Amino acid sequence: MSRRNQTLGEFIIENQSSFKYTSGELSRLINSIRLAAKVVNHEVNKAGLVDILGAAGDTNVQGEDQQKLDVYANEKFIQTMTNRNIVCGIASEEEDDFISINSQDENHQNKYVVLIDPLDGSSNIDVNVSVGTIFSVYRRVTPVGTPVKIEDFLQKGINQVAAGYIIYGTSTMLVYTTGDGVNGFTLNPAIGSYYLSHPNMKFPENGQIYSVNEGNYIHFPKGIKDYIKYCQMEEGDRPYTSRYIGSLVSDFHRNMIKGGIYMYPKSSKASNGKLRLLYECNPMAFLAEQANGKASDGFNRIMEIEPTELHQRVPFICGSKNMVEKAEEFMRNAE
Ligand code: P6P
Repeated sequence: MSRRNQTLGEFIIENQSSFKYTSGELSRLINSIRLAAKVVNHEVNKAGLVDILGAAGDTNVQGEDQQKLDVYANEKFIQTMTNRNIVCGIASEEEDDFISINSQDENHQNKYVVLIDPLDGSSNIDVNVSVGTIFSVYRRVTPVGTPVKIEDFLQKGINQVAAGYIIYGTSTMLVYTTGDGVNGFTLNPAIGSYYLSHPNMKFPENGQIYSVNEGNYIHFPKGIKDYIKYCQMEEGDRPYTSRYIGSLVSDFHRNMIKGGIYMYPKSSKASNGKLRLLYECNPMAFLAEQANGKASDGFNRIMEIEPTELHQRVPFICGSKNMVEKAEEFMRNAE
């Protein structure tokens, strides 16, 4: 049940009973994410004012220059979820291995693990383009009362109990699902409250926007090249418009509202594409499917992929159902 302009807190309480697992732990987890997002939002919004830009001089497990805001966001989300004693483990793009959270929970009674990309699109920070945080939540599969293990994190996307993103854009929004549709909440920075601004978000079945880095065109598989040429043809509702922000959360969010497809395919330069299965593709795929959209690697449903490594990459095609299915058709025909 939702009422426009309802606060996030009211929404969580009113919809808690629809969540099939727990009394309040997941609600407390969403609340901790909401708090961390406000803190990170404050820093993102003033990044241009203080010397927080520029690489932290370190490189993360991906071998990428670590922006100070990456480090800051990572620390804030881990700290908030740890302090609230809600999760038993956290995996992050910025951490080589998963973190076992057993600070106050000496006997590891917490049931949830969270996987997070604390600041996706961070290369856009210096040029004042929207960035985002992406999170994915699972129930642990190893016995409660024992330290978490890698198998608690290497779960198929269909096992997610919640997923969402925060977009730090012209306004800051928290968009998430617990398996009962997708709802968007906009932060009123003046009072620090989130309000239900986008209830029951749905991907239009069709769209006129395709999002892909065409600078990689010559490296794409034939099926992707054929689909891009199809998008550019003058016929019916085409040519489509190309929009690529270089920030997954921003491109996904726009496509969900207006209709569209986002593609980060494999290429001769990146045999599995660039995006990470566990904390980028699976959470966005859960949101997409809950919003009547679709997410695949070009051939297989993203959420059915059996994970093998914490930071593994997969090709990613996601958005309006009919557009994703057309792209998959081109991929199959090119086989
Ligand atoms: P490229 C940001 O680094 C990111 O992970 C996504 O947010 C974004 O869509 C993509 O990579 C951009 O990658 O190679 O096109 O610059």
